[in-house]
Amino acid sequence: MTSGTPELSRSSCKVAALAGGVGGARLAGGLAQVLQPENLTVIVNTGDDFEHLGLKICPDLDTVCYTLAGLANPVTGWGRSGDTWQALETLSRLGGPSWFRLGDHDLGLHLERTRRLRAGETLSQVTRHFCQSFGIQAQVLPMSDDLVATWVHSDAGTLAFQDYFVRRKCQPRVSGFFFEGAENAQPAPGVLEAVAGADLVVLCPSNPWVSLDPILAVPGVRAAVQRRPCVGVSPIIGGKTIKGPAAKMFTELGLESSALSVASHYQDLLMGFVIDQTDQALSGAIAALGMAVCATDTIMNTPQKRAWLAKEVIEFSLALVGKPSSTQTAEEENRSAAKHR
Ligand code: FO1
Repeated sequence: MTSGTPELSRSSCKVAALAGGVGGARLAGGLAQVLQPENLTVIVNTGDDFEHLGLKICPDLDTVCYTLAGLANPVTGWGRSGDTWQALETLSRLGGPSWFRLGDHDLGLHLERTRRLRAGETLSQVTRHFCQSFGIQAQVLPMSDDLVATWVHSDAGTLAFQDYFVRRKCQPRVSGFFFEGAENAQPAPGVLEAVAGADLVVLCPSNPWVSLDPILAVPGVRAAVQRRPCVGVSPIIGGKTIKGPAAKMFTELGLESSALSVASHYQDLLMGFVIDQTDQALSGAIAALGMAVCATDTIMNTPQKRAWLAKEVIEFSLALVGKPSSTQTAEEENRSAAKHR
């Protein structure tokens, strides 16, 4: 450490977290508990967004926002805690599509988002307004204000994401994914700046294929992440996922469902990878990919455990980074990169 160089600490560490789905939202919630709010930006997948009942639904943005606001349904992880289902019951009784369960309070948010978008606001502007209304202090950004739609190639054909995920309960066997519109999408305002200004990028324990890959497919995002110290957290524990189809997807794509496969999926990005203690035996193989490994308890079943894991991730990363890259010379940065890759 050069004398006089301020050491990077948890209280000064600027983090850009890439998230989608329930696992990602939960770690984002932990990061919000242990970082200064102005130092946290959560960049959220919008590839799952779709139009339903004439409304714009943004499941991952809402899951992240409800979680950060302490409003998320603790059982499902998505939707709102204590929501009621009267609109859905009426819809169902009238023969309308009820496969995608929208609670009454949740529905109010979709109505207002749709109204604002139709009035000309961007998704970023609407999201900022909702975050302010919910008292969320961290910055939450959609990956893009442009339409990007995840499609799933499967043995039941090429399916729109929510058709695959919710209506068909992830039952079709997947063979690949396609992010329609990604190549022409612009990152939302602030996305590239948040990544470039971050001391640390965190890849949350989200589905690599359908939650984080769409974000990384937005032009400029992957390259921006590659230039920053980046640490990931495995969504796969003991070959399985807590929630969602990531493990099933790895298997159906002909890959082993393991934390090692996730590390290998992000090999070009990671200087460090956090795995569950159950998977400690994979540490050597993951380290052989050229990254540091931290094996710890990654189960986030309480808000306290989310904060605890977030702290572990930050402390592990700070030990790897050593000091803020912004204070490193180009030569030091190259050395540090060579050491961790
Ligand atoms: N997931 C389900 O499995 N079933 C649902 O009926 C459902 C409704 C829903 C409503 C609002 C919302 O924000 C999310 C909702 N989700 C539902 C979750 C969501 O579709 C997925 O978790 C994500 O798209 C994957 O990250």
